[in-house]
Amino acid sequence: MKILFKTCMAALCSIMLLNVQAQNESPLLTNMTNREAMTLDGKWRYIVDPMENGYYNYRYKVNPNGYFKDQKPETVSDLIEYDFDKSGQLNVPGDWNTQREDLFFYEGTVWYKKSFIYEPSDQRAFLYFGAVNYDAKVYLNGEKIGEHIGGFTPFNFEVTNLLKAGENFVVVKVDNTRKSESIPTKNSDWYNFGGITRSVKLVEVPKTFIRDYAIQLKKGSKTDVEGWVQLDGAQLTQKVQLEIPEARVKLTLTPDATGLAKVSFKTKLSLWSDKNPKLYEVSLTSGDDQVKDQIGFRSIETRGNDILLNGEPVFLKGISIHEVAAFTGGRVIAPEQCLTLLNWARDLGCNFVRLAHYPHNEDMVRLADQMGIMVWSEIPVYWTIDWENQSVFDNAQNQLREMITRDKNRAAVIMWSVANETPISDPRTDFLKRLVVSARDYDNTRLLTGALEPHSEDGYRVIDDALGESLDVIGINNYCGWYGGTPVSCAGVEWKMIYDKPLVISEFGGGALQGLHGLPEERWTEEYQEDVYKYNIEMLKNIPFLRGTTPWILMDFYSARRPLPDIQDFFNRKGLISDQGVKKKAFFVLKKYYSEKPIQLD
Ligand code: GCB
Repeated sequence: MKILFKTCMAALCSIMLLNVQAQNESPLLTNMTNREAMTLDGKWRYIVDPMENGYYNYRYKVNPNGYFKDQKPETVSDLIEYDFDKSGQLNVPGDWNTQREDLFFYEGTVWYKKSFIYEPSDQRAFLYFGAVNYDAKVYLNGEKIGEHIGGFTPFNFEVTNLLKAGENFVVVKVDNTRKSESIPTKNSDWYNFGGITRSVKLVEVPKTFIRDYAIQLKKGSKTDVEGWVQLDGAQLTQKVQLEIPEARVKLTLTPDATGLAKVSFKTKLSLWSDKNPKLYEVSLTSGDDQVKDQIGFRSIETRGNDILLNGEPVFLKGISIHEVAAFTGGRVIAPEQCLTLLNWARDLGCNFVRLAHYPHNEDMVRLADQMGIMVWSEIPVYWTIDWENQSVFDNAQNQLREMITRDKNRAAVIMWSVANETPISDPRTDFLKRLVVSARDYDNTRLLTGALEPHSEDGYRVIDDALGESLDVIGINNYCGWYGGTPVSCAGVEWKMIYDKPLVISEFGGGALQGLHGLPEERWTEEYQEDVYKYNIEMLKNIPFLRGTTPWILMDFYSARRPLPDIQDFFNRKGLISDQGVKKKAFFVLKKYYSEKPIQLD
């Protein structure tokens, strides 16, 4: 790769090898982890723009000469009221809220700018964003190249013919304003971190290249691998070599006129599981392009109330996790921070994590793959979505598609979730059922779930939400002892479900300020939280169709809904671990339950 790179302020550094949805977005390139690319991470100049002066003129019309032009005065009399190069800097990846005290509560537009040097080559070039929350308008050298909506999924634009020899600059208008027609909507119980929250890369690929592929075991099979490889470029029928040396697989595939080559072969594999997180080196070569990936093979199915991993019933010992880093409380920005979270989950005795409430970064999922931790992955269809609005559905569907596109080769991911705690109505159920159909269309190998709510009837908790018909695994959030009832009362709660399907209690828990001690009746003490866990676990032991649980939550996390002074201080305190990494008493209650619970059920 022949790309030179420099930050926007410094001189040349070094040669580096490097819809609602997105407008002009190119189909997503996958396996960004293993592709060679030039990073655009690091310091970016930023301008906070609460009035959107950089976008609209004073008549509130889009200004063709907005901040994205990065104009400079040409004469001493010129009026230019902004200057990126004299403005402050923010780290990318990263949220702005935890980087600048004055931006902690900021919601609105921030402009980001970065310069780099490009040396022309005969390769194609793509500008790739791991995630930007929430609305990203992207400009290259003063021209808009596209827009992406949705804060947690990747997107890319082809810039082959837009790059100039020498200095180029990217400007991104990032807007995290909450809206009722967004996903998530105005109301959610996690922090609305704004910014370019995941890595930015400039990727160069050959004229015809391997854009995407799916290589997994066929549903229900332990030996039949099925999938496809998608080429992009002019030579769409160019042959593709697929190799898995360790499994002695070596195949030549012939794509059709659209560049799609079907994969189908039989082989004996050491199956991926929580006990054996085996990943195979898979290599795909076509023309001048080669991509390598580390892929695990396993089957995941349900039978009645059971979840079968490689044909064996399994109990999912899980925990819910937000994508926030210990100690900073901000968005995760490095793989080590993901590892800290997953190691804590491991320490709890987990073989499963619920990555709430949106797709987490790719490192998180890849680490889970390596560590043998199964994953529930979800989109932020949360609480009160605008169900009857088609563009809202399109947005949800797009986020679902981007999540599945990125992570479909990760064995760790065993289920996709389409929603969390959504209020029941016909339009909502119709919306979510359509999403389930889309998810199965994108990936027919995994289980579909959603976090639903029970209702109370004749002293029972009853599960009969009509969405359950479409799901493989029923997730239920239930806060006995916190939002209703006393902790002690939970032990006697009994459950009924109209579906012959597995149940995962996807949330239960209560808040405690780490270090605050008192009587078990006293809210916010570690003893209260400990009792919530103790008695909920008694309840869990009496649910015959229970096949897993992901209590709420591994670690305390920022939430603007949680203002109580000296207790919450804008943290949701339901963590089993404080934001500073100290374990609370309830951690050990759950750990004991998991250590006593057999993973394999008869
Ligand atoms: C829930 C939500 C979760 C909240 C949690 C709470 O049911 O799914 O996002 O953070 O309750 O703490 O109230």
